[in-house]
Amino acid sequence: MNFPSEPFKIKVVEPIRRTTGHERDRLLRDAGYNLFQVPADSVSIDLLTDSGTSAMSDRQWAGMMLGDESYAGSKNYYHLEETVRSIFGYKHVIPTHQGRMAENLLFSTIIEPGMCVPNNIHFDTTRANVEHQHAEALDLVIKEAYDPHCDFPFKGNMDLDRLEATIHRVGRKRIPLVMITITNNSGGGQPVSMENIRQTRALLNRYRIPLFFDACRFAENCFFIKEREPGYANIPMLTIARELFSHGDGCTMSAKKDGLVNIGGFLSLNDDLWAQEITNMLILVEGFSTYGGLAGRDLEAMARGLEEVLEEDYLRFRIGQVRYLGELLDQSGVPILKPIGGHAVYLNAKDFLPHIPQSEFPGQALAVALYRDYGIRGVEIGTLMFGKKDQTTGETLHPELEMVRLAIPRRVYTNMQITYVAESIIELYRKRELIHGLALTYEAPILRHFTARFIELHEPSLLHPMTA
Ligand code: P61
Repeated sequence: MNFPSEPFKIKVVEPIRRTTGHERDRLLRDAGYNLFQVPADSVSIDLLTDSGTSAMSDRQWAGMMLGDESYAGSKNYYHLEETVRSIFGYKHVIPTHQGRMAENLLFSTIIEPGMCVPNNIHFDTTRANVEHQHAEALDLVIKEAYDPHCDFPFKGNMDLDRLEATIHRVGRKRIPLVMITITNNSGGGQPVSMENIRQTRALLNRYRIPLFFDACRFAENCFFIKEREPGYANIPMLTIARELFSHGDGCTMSAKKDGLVNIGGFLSLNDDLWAQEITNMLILVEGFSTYGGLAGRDLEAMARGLEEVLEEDYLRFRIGQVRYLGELLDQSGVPILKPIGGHAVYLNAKDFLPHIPQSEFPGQALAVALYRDYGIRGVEIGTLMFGKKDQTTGETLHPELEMVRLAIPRRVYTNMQITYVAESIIELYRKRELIHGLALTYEAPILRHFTARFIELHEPSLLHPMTA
């Protein structure tokens, strides 16, 4: 057997509504070919994101009934604080309603205009929050990350030479901290090695620059370390996580990923002064420091989720299910980003649709075709999400990678449903030349992918309507 079966039984089910190809075609036109604008009950298999879409365990649901909804000092906060400290090891635990609020509080507190924050690759909310403070968000991942065919095992690694050159160029005082995103979502859900983290720390120590983690998918990153890095095969997951975080000074966390909850996040750090300022701001914009915009029951579910996510059986299934999908596609010649990531399979849209130039959004065109023909929703991570206008020429600068991410929600879909996804994509690949490009008709000034609207450049061809 090449993948582990589900290490859980299903106790509650949510029906999936069937749609026809014609219905989806109409929905797409109404949505301006933007899949964020399509109602979720018209999607058969929703791989838009692994964020906030996990199925909670019976133990988490039981914890919800133990929610202590006191305004101050809820016992669920103390449970969360103890759990976060035991895994991450930082002194202060500041709950937020999701990851970007942790980023916003951190960056609005520590960044001054003109500063620079290096990261392996900033996720879009991190980048937007850094730039919102009029600072530079710099991506310094190793060059292998930009080659979708290279199967280096730790493609999320920081390029230490470029990091040191940046410190010399910008000056230590203009770098309030360095971030490492684990796993590196925008680069294909790729892990960062313990060795690279250790070396980054050693380099930053020389310049007295703090190191923070964007820790959304820390458990998946730790599982890859166990699988791939010499010396870790027999080390328990919790020990690996503790070692990893011991090299940092703090982290931001969207618990909607490896917290196994539908809403929640936190910021955890050692610095007393930063923590104090952040807490004051938290009270202004989120809520008191023992709930941070969440209900007591949400804090309890998050504490329990963080305990469960490091279970090895769970992680073996989780990483195995994503790998199973990737391998089915790869064996049939469908171009995917290698190696297969932790939370998602990334279709390489440049190779999938070589006849569509990047200026016609091949990633978005592929995501649209996958939904129209099979009811499967992925998300474009390419020109739409990361394309930028050159400030002087007004020309669009295209990102190196043009992908459609198929993010797998945690504990939600069975291996049979994943097989259906693979078969659909293989069929779509065989008729790929029927897919046409798109043109933008509306874009917002920031995070444009959520609300952008398109028209199809040729009359849409309904390729393979799924019957009702
Ligand atoms: C995702 F299209 N990720 O991958 P929040 N850091 C990292 C993330 O992956 C991340 C956040 C911070 C999402 C949700 C998402 O434009 C989009 O709890 C590495 O979502 O605030 C979120 O955490 C932010 C999808 C977010 C998007 C923004 O699907």
